Amino acid sequence: MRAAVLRATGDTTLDVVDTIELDDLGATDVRVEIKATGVCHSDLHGMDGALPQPAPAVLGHEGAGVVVEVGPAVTSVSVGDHVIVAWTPPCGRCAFCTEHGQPQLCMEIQFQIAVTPRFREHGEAIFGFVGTGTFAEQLILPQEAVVRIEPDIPFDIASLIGCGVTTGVGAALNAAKVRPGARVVVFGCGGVGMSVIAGAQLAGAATIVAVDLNPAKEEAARKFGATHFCGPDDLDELKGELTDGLGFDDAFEAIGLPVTMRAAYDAVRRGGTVVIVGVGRAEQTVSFNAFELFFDEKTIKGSVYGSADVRHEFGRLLRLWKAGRLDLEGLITKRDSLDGINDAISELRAGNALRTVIEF
Ligand code: PAD
Ligand code: ZN
Repeated sequence: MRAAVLRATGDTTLDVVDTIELDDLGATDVRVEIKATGVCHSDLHGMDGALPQPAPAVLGHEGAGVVVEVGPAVTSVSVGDHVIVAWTPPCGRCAFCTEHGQPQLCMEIQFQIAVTPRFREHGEAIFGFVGTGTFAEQLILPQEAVVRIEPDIPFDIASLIGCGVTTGVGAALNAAKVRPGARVVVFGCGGVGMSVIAGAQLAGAATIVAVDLNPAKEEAARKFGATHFCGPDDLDELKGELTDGLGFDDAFEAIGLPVTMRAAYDAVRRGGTVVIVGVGRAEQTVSFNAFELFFDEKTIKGSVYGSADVRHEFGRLLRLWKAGRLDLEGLITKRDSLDGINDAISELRAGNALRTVIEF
């Protein structure tokens, strides 16, 4: 089977090979044939070690496909079902899934699948990225890690829901709960940041400032709903003009750098909300002085997978797409086969892409 493999943490390219096999299916597992997968910056974080990922590993986590085999105890899907891969599968039983209502924080299945290799190459174990591994023709997942969708949804559209769109739109709707009329700033205009912009627009934000180092991102940012665009150095001036110097109601960091996390904190008004979506490195820190934390009464919150319950959120986002309220086609900047995976990674690293979709 064909797949793209990270041989060792720190490698800057993936190895596309035809020599990957799958383990046998467990009783509650499903085998999925991947039809489309997006390339997300988190895959690059798996390569550079910001996200701890044992290697060798088949990367990819933003995918959609068809169930081709189910274990004897599988109850939630059947052979032939179209599904989106969920990289944090809710177990449905732990405290996060039940009493806290935060299934995106469930680690019961996530931890298990992340440390259990389901791919093989010449008998050697190969992990799957965060327990998935959608840069492969097929993969094995627990039944909780697939969410059934209507068969008329195109796989390219479905794949994007599997990570970037759910993460970004959910950060606006579920984590910040952006209010109609709000003034919002979004740092980073990749696939995730553009989805935050789209989510803020859906929520009725009046002002949406997109911030990116790459000026070529302006056109797309405005298409997704940004009312203003600037580089990081010009934000202070714009903040003065747009908020009477008070600051934005909500700021989103969709890059993963301490400097932009701190800038997001500084960009919001007293009492405002800062949502950290970008994945930073564990050895890096962000500083706050001991006075401002109390005095400015700002809320800083992380957001994992759009702070959403994938079992409902994927369907909600697809309804919005079908209704013409959420542009997903516009996120696809390139389509390619698995052979183009290293080009897609280079484009993302250079900050040029929204999403490359790999089609099988
Ligand atoms: P991307 O690489 O497509 O976009 C990042 C954007 O940031 C690019 O447009 C860059 O030009 C821009 N950028 C880089 N540095 C700066 C800077 N200093 N100032 C301003 N702009 C800058 O990435 P993506 O959209 O695929 O992912 C964004 C982050 O979100 C990344 O860290 C990824 O790992 C994270 C993520 N988080 C979750 C989650 O659950 N929280 C899920 C998926 C992705
Ligand atoms: Zn992702």
